[in-house]
Order: sequence, then C-alpha cells, then structure tokens
Amino acid sequence: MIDLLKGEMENPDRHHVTRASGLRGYYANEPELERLIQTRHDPVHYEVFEHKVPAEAGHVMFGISKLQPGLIGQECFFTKGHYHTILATGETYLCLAGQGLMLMRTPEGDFACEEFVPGRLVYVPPCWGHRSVNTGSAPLVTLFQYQGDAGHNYGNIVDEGFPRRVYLRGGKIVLD
Ligand code: PAN
Ligand code: ZN
Repeated sequence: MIDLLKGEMENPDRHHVTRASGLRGYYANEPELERLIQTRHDPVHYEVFEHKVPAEAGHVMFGISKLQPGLIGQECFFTKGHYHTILATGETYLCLAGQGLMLMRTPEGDFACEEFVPGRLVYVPPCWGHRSVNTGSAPLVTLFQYQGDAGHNYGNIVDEGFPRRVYLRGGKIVLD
C-alpha cells in the first residue's frame, strides 16, 4: 500500500533516509548547505521506501522516492543521482505528487531533462544517469521501477556531476 497523502509506502522492507549532511560535496554553494545542517539539525533531505525483491535479472525492483522541497542558496534540492551498475538498465518514474525535473546524462556528457507533474511518467533509458530535482514547495513523490539486478553506481556522478544545475531565480526555474 502507498499512502498517497503522506507520499510513503506502508510497512516497507527497506527505508533509506538521506539527511542534508549526506549531500556534502554535491551542491554548488557548500557554505549554504553547512548552514542548513547546523541551523536545522541536519534535516531529512530525501527518503526511499522499497519492497524487497531478489536483486536478480527478471525481477522488478520498485519503491517510492520522497524528496523534500527547499533551496541551497538558489539551487533546488536534489537527490545524489547515479548510474546503474549494469549501465544498460532503464527505469520508469511515475510522479505521484509535487513537481520537479529529472536530470539525465550519459557517460559521454549528453544531457536531457524531463518534467515531473502528478500523473506524468518519466522514462530513463538504459545508460543514462539520473537525478531528481524538486522545483516546488511540497515533497516530490515518485514511484520508480527497474530491473532487480541493476545495482547503483554513485562514484562517477560524485566526480562529474550533471552538465546543468537547477536554480530558482526571480521566481523562475532556471537551468544553468
Ligand atoms: C531511485 C533513487 C532514489 C534516490 O530509487 O535511488 O530516488 O536517489 P539517489 O539514488 O540518486 O540517491 C532509483 O533511481 N533507483 O534506481
Ligand atoms: Zn536508478
């Protein structure tokens, strides 16, 4: 069961909580992230709820991602972003609540971006790294699905980031 009002899975097998301190090294404005960590007692940045399925080919892993709204300086809150360990693994994300963007990049540096609004399904093709960004003022809640043996590779994104960042400037969402 998914509680659509809370944007949470009921009785998940796994509940991963990433706090603001987990994003050190990711945002453009490091002092502003430190200020958030200190002044708001390292608040929850995003959560992932998962139902356990075997991490094997043929199985479909699924869960809920809930990303809080907010800004680090002018930069919208985002998830770390990753490639799948088996690079050629696609993924679907169905937006259930909130609004945002899915940033995507290839190892070669190609870039793409898709909008999240409730009811819109975003397809992440094989070989594209992906990062969710919350551009609204409520949690961004998505239902994701991918092949069970895909795995996650965060290392390359930590080193290279994404070609664009998302800012709120003068009341407008800007990619820069
Ligand atoms: C999602 C993401 C989730 C959290 O389950 O893992 O939104 O984002 P990060 O993994 O980038 O921290 C997914 O894409 N799984 O493959
Ligand atoms: Zn993924």
